[in-house]
Order: sequence, then structure tokens, then C-alpha cells
Amino acid sequence: MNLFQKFRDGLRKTQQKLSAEIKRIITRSPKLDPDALDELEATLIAADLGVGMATQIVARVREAGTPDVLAIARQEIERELGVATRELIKAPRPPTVVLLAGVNGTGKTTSTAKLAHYLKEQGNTVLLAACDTFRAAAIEQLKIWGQRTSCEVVAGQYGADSAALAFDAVGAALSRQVDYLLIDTAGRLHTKMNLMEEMKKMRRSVEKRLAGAPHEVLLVVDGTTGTNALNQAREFHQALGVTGLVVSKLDGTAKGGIVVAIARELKIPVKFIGLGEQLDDLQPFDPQQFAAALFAEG
Ligand SMILES: Nc1nc2c(ncn2[C@@H]2O[C@H](COP(=O)(O)OP(=O)(O)OP(=O)(O)O)[C@@H](O)[C@H]2O)c(=O)[nH]1
Ligand SMILES: [Mg+2]
Repeated sequence: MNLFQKFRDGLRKTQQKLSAEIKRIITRSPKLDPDALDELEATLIAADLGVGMATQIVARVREAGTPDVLAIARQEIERELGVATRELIKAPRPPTVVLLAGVNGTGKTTSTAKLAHYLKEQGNTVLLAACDTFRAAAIEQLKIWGQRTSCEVVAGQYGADSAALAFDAVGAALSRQVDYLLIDTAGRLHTKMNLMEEMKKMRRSVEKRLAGAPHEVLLVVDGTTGTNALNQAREFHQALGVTGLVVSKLDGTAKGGIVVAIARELKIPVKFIGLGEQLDDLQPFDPQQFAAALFAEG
């Protein structure tokens, strides 16, 4: 399946809702009178594209005076987000260390596994670190993913110091000469200062073991939580210096436009999007393909 088809399938809920609503608006008012344009704006906002993006699309539709809303929306999104795929940062010398962070249940562990799968498909060796030593069964969960992806997992005991474990995991990645080390961490609310401090400590301890690491700090946000994801991203970024976002669970929502709002409002690139629960459901974010899939006919 090509990337467009994957995006298309994963974003089906959002796409179908947008397409049906837009069709209804145009059928009722082919010349798009002011009421219809207001309705169009509300429809775009309801898909979580953000007020700014929605206003911009509606302004262009008004100017153009054509009912080809889908094409205009695609163009505007592409223009806003650019066309390039955002690649994962690679260390000048292996291992590349990737730290995954986020609030509880956003999809960190699953995304860690999917990312391992993605990197292995490209011929890399990958080591996983189970630095969620807090939640019951978190270590076993990552070990199962390790088996499924044929990746070794560095793990400790529950209650162990996650910063010390991350330090050791970097050491293991160095001595085993793997290409990538992916560090799964415990879910934490961005408003809980002590937990954010713990995360900062983990970051520092990774850097202490290997200068320049972590090369990527990926924040995993749940795409179904709408604008909450934006607030989380701001807080985590301030504390940790987030280098990229993973927006998960876009297959489970009709509000997939949130990716556009996030990419537009934060100066942090969306690197991957999660479109399902299987290993190959994490896709590099390609704004052009995304826009085409979101505003497709039918
Ligand atoms: N539909 C769908 N489900 C997803 C996606 N990503 C993760 N999930 C599901 O979301 C649930 C939580 O995923 P986890 O990876 O355990 O989340 P987590 O952030 O590690 O959770 P904690 O470690 O408890 O904070 C699981 O049931 C996953 O299968 C996705 O892209 N689409
Ligand atoms: Mg987890």
C-alpha cells in the first residue's frame, strides 16, 4: 500500500465527515453565500484544523468564487505546512538516541514499537529501553513489542530510577553499536512539576553518557484530544526541548485536522502520525499527502 492510501485509510473518519459536510453546503448554496461560508468555516473548525487555518481557507474560497473547496483547502494546507517530509534526526555517529515522552496513554509505547519497526525496515539495528519503571506491566508490554520487532530491550526493576536506567541503556547502545536507541518513558501530566523534573533528569543523564544525545525528543500526543494536545506540546517543549511530534490515533477521530493546527501553531515539526494499532501504522508525516488524503472526494 502506498503512503497516500495509508493516509487515506487512516484518516477516513475525518475525510468522510469533511467531504459530506462540504458537499451538503455546496449543494444547498452553489454560489456559496455568506451563510454558507460561515457554515464552511464551522465545519473546518469542527475538524480541529484551528481557527486560523479555517479562516484562511474560507477567505481563499471567497476570493476564488468557485465551489472547489476541496482543492483550495488542499492548496492552502500545503502552502502553510510545506511539502517536505520531516525526517528523523540522525546522529553523526551511531547510536542515534530517541527519547519518547508524553502524557498518560497517548501511545508512547506503541509508537516506540512502531518506530522500531520502521527503522528496522530501513535496515537499522534498534535497541529499546523500558524506562517506564512506574506503571504496572509497562516493562512487560515493551518486552512483548521487543519480541514482535526482534529488538533487544534494556529493562530494570519496577520502581528503579529511570534516569539511571536511561544512562545504562545509552551505554548498552554504545557497546552493542546499534544504530538507534529508543527510550520509552512513563506517562506524565505536563502540569505535574515533580514528574516533569524527573523527565528532565532523564534527559540530562542521557546527555551525560553521550554528548549530543538525545538526538530526538519526540512528544507523543493523542490526536483525539484536540486542542489539549497543543497545550501539552507547549509545556513539554518548554521543559524538554521537544524536537518532533508524533500525533497518534488519527484513525479514531473525525478531528484529524488537529495535525494541521499543531504544525501551524507550534514551531515543532510533526514527524510521524499514528494511523492504527499495528506495527506499520506509524507513518512519516508528509504534508502534501496528508492534505490530499484529508480533503479527498467521496
Ligand atoms: N487506533 C489507534 N490506537 C492507538 C494508536 N497508538 C496507540 N494506540 C492505542 O492506545 C493505547 C495506549 O497506547 P500505549 O502505547 O500503551 O500508550 P502509552 O502512552 O505508552 O501509555 P502509558 O505508558 O500508560 O502512559 C493502546 O491501546 C494502543 O493500542 C493509533 O495510532 N491508533
Ligand atoms: Mg507506555
